[in-house]
Amino acid sequence: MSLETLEQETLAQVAAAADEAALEAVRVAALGKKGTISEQMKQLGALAPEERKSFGAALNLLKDKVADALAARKGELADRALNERLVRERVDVTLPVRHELRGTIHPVNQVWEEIVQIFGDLGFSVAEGPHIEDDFHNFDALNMPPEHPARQEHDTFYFNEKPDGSRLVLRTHTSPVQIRTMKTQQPPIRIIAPGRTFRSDSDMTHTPMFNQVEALVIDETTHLGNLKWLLHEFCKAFFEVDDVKMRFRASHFPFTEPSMEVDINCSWKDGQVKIGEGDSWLEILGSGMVHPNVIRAGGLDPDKYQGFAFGMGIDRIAMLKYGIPDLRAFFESDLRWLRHYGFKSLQVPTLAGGLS
Ligand code: 2NL
Repeated sequence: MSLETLEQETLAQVAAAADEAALEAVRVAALGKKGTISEQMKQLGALAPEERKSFGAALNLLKDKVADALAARKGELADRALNERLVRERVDVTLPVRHELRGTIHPVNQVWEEIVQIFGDLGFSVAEGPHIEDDFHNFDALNMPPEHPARQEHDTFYFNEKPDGSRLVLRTHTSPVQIRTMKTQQPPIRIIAPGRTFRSDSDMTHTPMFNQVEALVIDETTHLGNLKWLLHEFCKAFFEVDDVKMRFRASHFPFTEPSMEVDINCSWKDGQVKIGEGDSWLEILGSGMVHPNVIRAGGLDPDKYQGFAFGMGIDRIAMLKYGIPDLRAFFESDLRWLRHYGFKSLQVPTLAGGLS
């Protein structure tokens, strides 16, 4: 076979190779150890010196041409493969979310956002703090010295003792967030502190982790009447009713004086609870005027400053508002439960647009 024919045939094969594997086969057939061009190289030794020189030069030229053609074709094929992949894997981000893949907002997060919306509208900001706390911020500062019986009632999760004998705890309420706020902000203070809290307790109505929201108002004049008005506004907004009756029962907490537990009226029909109608009472939160010792522990002068605080369980009021019967299901991550009780992720609660 003449070199011209070999060149034409080989270049035709390169051009015809449809993918990178076919191209590699062409390369091996031409330039491989037993390839057509390599075989020609082996003939060189048998030629007369003059012929060898010119034939060798022509062969090298051919080898280079074929190698260049292979490289160029390889580039073409790679570009084409990439373009095909880009077309195949194109994503239309404007398409609607596929229903079966849709995630939902957990009722706890929904109610959390609703609470933030309501109190945000009333001029409160959100404060946060660590889940792992020291004795001072979780207990002492809240008028619960080491020997106080309320400490036992808190079913505290303790960390291992440190060399100095102290031990950290998982916060048993969000109150330490408010202590930290008093120490870092000057009155007037208006905050809510929503967050995870932890107690070693587990049954039908208790989980070792639960969510709480507390509120704190501190200035020079705030009184119990302000607290009652605020809670009434909150309950109407949160339960989305025109009016709700409220009952303030004398109670006791170490960190407030006086202290009150707050009930709202409701009716029970077919096992369903309705808020704002009927003659039954439902306890929803604990509250009171902040104890002078707590104001002092927050670094403020109790002769100058005063205010109120309250705390309620987010999980519990989520159950009440959305008719969820079993608390423990909240934290089991059962997809069927989440789809049933979850909220659409694009429907953000707002006061103007509706909470739920
Ligand atoms: C309840 C009762 C309550 C507070 C929490 C509080 C925080 C500070 C000072 C004074 Cl820093 N009080 N928090 C007050 C009264 C009641 O929670 O039953 N929660 C679920």
